[in-house]
Amino acid sequence: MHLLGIFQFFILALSLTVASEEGTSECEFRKNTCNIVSCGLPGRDGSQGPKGEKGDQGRPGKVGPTGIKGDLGSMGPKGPKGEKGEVGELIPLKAQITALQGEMKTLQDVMQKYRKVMILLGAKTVDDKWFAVATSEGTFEEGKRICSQRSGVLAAPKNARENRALQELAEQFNKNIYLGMSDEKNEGTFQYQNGQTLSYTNWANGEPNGGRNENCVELYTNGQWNDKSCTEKRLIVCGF
Ligand code: MMA
Ligand code: CA
Repeated sequence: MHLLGIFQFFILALSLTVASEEGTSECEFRKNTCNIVSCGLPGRDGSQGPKGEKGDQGRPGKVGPTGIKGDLGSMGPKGPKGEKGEVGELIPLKAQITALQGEMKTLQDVMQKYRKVMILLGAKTVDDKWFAVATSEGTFEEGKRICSQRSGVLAAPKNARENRALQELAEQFNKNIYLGMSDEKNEGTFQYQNGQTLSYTNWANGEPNGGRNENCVELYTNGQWNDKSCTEKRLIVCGF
């Protein structure tokens, strides 16, 4: 019995020595040895260790369900001006024509009234030319100046129609008219204010006959022409 006690003590001492030298494999050692030698009770838990380092980020989770619709946003800035619409295409052509006819009738009525007033005041239109009485008493030089001041020229008929219009004014005012032409610069050759030679004439029989004494031209109330002194007083009609 004494020898068995010593043997048991020896084995216990050996197991304790191995356990202290190989701490990391204590449990394995216990598994192997506790079957052979009875072990003591487990020790108390140690104190809490230091906090570990932050781990790697995990993989993203699944997409969540669709959220509820948000509130209406505020109004955006004003956009650029759009191109002009084709309103005309929307209105029937017939209605447009009827509307235009009405407008034309109104314009024609207005023009008729203008014409009446113009005639009363001593103005006439021939094609695209206008004639207007400026004064009933003026010499050739006064006439040129007055018409120039009104951005016109002393009337000079270029065809029978224009001559007829001026004749009507002469008749209306019962006065001869100074025409915008003379042979002051070159005796015997009449020319317009712009220097061009005459393209139309309506001389009375025997005219021109005044030579250097009659360098201007008057239009009789019958529409015929006579060369005349430039210093008489005649009806002044401007052309525009
Ligand atoms: C006036 C004078 C002339 C014109 C003759 C026509 C007498 O002179 O107006 O210019 O040619 O009449 O008879
Ligand atoms: Ca004459």
